[in-house]
Parts: sequence; structure tokens; C-alpha cells
Amino acid sequence: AGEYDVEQPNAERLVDDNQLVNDNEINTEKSLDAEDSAGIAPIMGQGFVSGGISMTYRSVVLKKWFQAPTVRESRGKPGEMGKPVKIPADMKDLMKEKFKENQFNLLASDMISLNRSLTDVRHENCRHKHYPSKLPTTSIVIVFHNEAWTTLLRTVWSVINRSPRSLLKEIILVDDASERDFLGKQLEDYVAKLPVRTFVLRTEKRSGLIRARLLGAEHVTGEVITFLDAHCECTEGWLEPLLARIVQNRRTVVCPIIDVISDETFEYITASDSTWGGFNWKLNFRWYRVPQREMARRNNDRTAPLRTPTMAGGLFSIDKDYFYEIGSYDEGMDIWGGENLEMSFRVWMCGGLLEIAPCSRVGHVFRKSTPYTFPGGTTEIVNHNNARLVEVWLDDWKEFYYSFYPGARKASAGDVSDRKALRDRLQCKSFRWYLENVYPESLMPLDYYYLGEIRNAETETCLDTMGRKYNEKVGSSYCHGLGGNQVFAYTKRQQIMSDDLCLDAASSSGPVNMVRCHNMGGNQEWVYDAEEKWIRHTNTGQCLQRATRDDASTPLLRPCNYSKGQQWLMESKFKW
Ligand code: LR7
Ligand code: MN
Repeated sequence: AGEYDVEQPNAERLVDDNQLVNDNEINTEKSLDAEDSAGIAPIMGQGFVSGGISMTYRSVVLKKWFQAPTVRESRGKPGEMGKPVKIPADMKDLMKEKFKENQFNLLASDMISLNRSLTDVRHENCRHKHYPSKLPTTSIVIVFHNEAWTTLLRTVWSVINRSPRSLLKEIILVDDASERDFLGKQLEDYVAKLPVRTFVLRTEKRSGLIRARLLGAEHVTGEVITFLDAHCECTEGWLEPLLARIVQNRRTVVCPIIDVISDETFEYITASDSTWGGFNWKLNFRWYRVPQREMARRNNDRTAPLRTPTMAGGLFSIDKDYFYEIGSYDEGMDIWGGENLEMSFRVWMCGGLLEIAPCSRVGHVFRKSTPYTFPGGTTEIVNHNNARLVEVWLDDWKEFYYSFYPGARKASAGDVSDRKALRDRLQCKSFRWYLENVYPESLMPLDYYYLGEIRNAETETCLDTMGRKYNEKVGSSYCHGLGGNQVFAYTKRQQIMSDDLCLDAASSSGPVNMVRCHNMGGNQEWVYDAEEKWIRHTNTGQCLQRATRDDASTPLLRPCNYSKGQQWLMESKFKW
């Protein structure tokens, strides 16, 4: 299940208020005309939850709808204003039963209005931003497989209710071979009545989200494609910040901040605005704290667009022509996974920009496990997609992935010659360039002396993380030569690291722990003496020594003494 563990963003709200600097000069590289589409009143008489700021490009017809207050009080249904839904005790069994259908609290979702209100979660200074009066039109593409009715339609309604109508060209739903009746004709009949042109496309057979999105993209008539997952809720003002960045530079791929809709209660929980996307050695997408250098580049303006090394993948806007110029998606990728990092690397390495627009906030239901099948096997499919990604984009750094996750070597990437040709044709830069310029904080070190097992000359055992977590002792065990927990990088920053863990010693007598790498030397700095084969801890001047008999698997620090137990060999003898 480790492959499907996309980490949730840090859901706490940060409260230091930095001085905000306005960053709104628009330097139109490509002038896009916003087309005024005729506004039609929404059906179901529920009106808009939207409102507040009067946008110059909103059509006159629509203005009356926007007189509704921004913050609307509960209309009697649960979950209004993004509040959590409480399930009565006598319905808990039903709730548990229904949870299994989608791996979220379907009962709660079904109790909430499709038009539920949300609070305006934007940073205060976002509300006063001015966007260019001419923004491009966008088509929304939402792919789904066996999605629940209420989450899907709430996504659609939140788009309709909170997007300036003149910018919204159409909503394209792509059904990826769902097996639920209500997603058939019932859905088509329903969307036909929506106030915004909405239609359903269907893949012939289960295609996976990547090829389903490609199908949706083919039918886009707007100037920008905006992708959303099928269980999102867009908040007030979400769209303008995304489109505005594309007006400034059409090679910008822009994501909203992805807030959390609780899978248990459907509460709308704001995510941190100080996280960006990264990845680990296993190529899992992860949220990390934005480093100071990027905060400084943005003049510490928390509402200014944030350059992010990678994106989560589900929610973003991209100029339609640019989407194709830059190689859309890799059609060889199946079902789920890998495409988000593939696109992130590709965009950066081939001359684009990947950003998070912090004034755009969209909620997403994060799940703990997948509700649907992966025909061919979850691991196999994710490994296959990742193999395509590393073979095309990672250059030498693909060894971090394969050695740390040896099971992945079995997966076949299939034919990637088209994607490699694309990389050549676009004259994309190297992965080294990406690490140097976009993501120097990456867990994949830019410069390293060694990647492999670290073997003790006396005991013939190898340093081993033993699968332990943060702040636990590093171990050693029989050298299995398979990589994984026995793979360490010795970096130019003189760290001994395994994914996000670094060997760390806080005192000369204490244990050698694995601590989250901080890249600042200190307790994590080690000097390898290739002559003596010592691994000497800089701060204490002590040497790493094999485990003693009383604590058989825990290497320790001892005064350097030329003994064989202090000799460590960095010569990989992997069995691949
Ligand atoms: O076979 C499939 N066919 C589909 O149409 C499998 C999935 N899908 C649809 C599915 O119904 C959903 O609408 O694809 C969408 C994404 O699948 P989810 O919601 O089951 O997975 P997820 O939320 O974990 O997906 C995240 O990672 C994926 C990797 O391939 C995609 O990039 C998703 O778009 C991405 N979602 C987000 O970025 C939202 C924020 C999550 C985070 C972090
Ligand atoms: Mn999702």
C-alpha cells in the first residue's frame, strides 16, 4: 500500500503575518480575449454562494447573482460553511458500510448540499488583488472512475458557483469506464440542465486517469485547460489567480493551494500556504516546507505565486496550446501515478514554470486508501509508470530510485523512445540542471561521492536503517546486496543519507541516530577517509565502529583507533 500514500498537506494554518507586497504588474506575453458567454440562472433555485468583489470582466447578466453575500449562513443542511458533518449514533453502521464504496464518508457527503457554502479561506490580501480585465477562457476537465454522485456534482457546482461565468467555457466530465448506473444516462440528463455547458465523455474501456484526461483535453474549446479531481470544492476567487499567471507567461502551469476536505467528516480544512511539492527516493510525491530562499524571492509575500519543484497533479491550469507543445501526457502510463512528477520535471526541464497561486484555494477529499481496482496490480502499475518517468527524465539519479526500491527494477517501462525523442526535440535541460536550479533542497543530492551499501571490514555486516523511523538508532545486519534499507548516499555535503534520514550523532558517547536531514552540517557531518576507511564524525572527532556484542546491531561512536571494526567499505556489491 506504500505506493498509494500521497501525504496529506500540513493542515494547520500558519499565523505569522508577513508584510505583503503587491505583485500585480501584468506583462502580457499573449493577449487572450475573455469571451462573454450568456449567463443563465442556475437550476435548483439555490443561487450562488459566490459574490463579493465585482470583477470588470463579469458579464452584466450575471451581476445580480453576485449580490448574494459572500458568507452565507447555513441553509439548514449539514456541512454548510465547510463545517464537519456529525453522523447520529444510530447511523454509524450504515456510515461504515457506505464508507467502503469510495473510501470516504459517503453518508456525510450525501447529507451535504451540492451547493454547500464555504468560508472565504483566502489570505486577506488576496481579496484586494486586481487581475487583468481580460483573462483567457478555460474548460474544466474532470475525470472519474466510479465516483460518488454527490462528490462529483458538488465539484461541478462549486465550479459553476464560484467561477466568473465569462471565463468558464465548459465543463468536461470524462467517465473512465465506471460501473455505476447513476453515472450513465442519469448523469447526462442532469448535466444537460446545468447553467454552464457540461457534457460527459466516456472511455471505451478502463484507461486510467492519464489517458482519460487526454481524451477530455481533446474536446477543450477554451484557451486554458483546468484539470480537477472528481471530489473537489472550489472556493471563492479560485480561478482568476490561476488564469492571471498564464496571461503573464503562457508557459506557466499553475496549481491552487489544495485544502483538505476530510474523508471522515467532509470538513473543509485549510492547508498550509508554506508547503510546496517535492518527492523522495521512492518517487512518492510529498509536501515539504517552502525554503527560506523561495520566501525571499517572493519578498516574503505569502500571496505571491510560489515556484514549486513538483505538483500533486490533480488540480492545475495550463494553456491549451502549451499543454500539447510540452508533450501533454505520457500515453504509456496506466491507471494512476507518476504522471504528476513526469509533468513537473518536463515542465521545468523544458522551459516552463510550475507554480502554486496561493490566492487560489480548492479543497480535495484526501483518502487513506484507493477505492477502485488497478487492473494488473497496484504496485505493478505504479512501478511501470515510475519506470517510464525515471528512464526518460531522471538521468543518473534514477539509481536512487532503483537502489532504494529494488522491487521497482522488475517493472518494465515499455517503449519510451517517443518520450525521449520529445525530450530531445524540446531541447530540455538535464536533471542536474533541475536539481541545481529548481530543487537544490531535493532529497536526491546534487553531488555525491557514493551510493550503495556501507560494509564493515571486520563483521562483514552492512549499515542498515532496519526500516526504522526518525530519531531511532541506525542498525547493521547481514549484507543482503539488494539495496533498500542498506543503501546510503555519501554526499558532497558529507552526509550519510538514506532518503530523508541522515546519520546523526549528538554526543561522543551517545548513539548514532537517523534524523531528518537538515543540510546544515553539524551533527550530520561525516568525513570518510578512503585510506584508513574511517567514517569520522566531524563534531566529536570520533569514528564509527561496528556494533559490540551486547548490542549486536547498533554501530557506535568510539575514539579512532585503527581497528578493523572501524573500517567501512564503500564499494557496492549489489546483486542486480
Ligand atoms: O483509473 C482511474 N481512472 C480515473 O479516472 C483512476 C482514477 N481516476 C480518477 C479518479 O476518479 C480521480 O478523479 O482520477 C482522479 C485521481 O484519482 P484519485 O482521486 O483516486 O487519486 P489521488 O487523489 O491520490 O490522485 C492524485 O495523484 C494522482 C496520481 O496519478 C493524480 O495526479 C491525481 O490527479 C492526484 N490528485 C491530486 O493531486 C489532488 C490532491 C492530492 C494530493 C497530494
Ligand atoms: Mn483525488
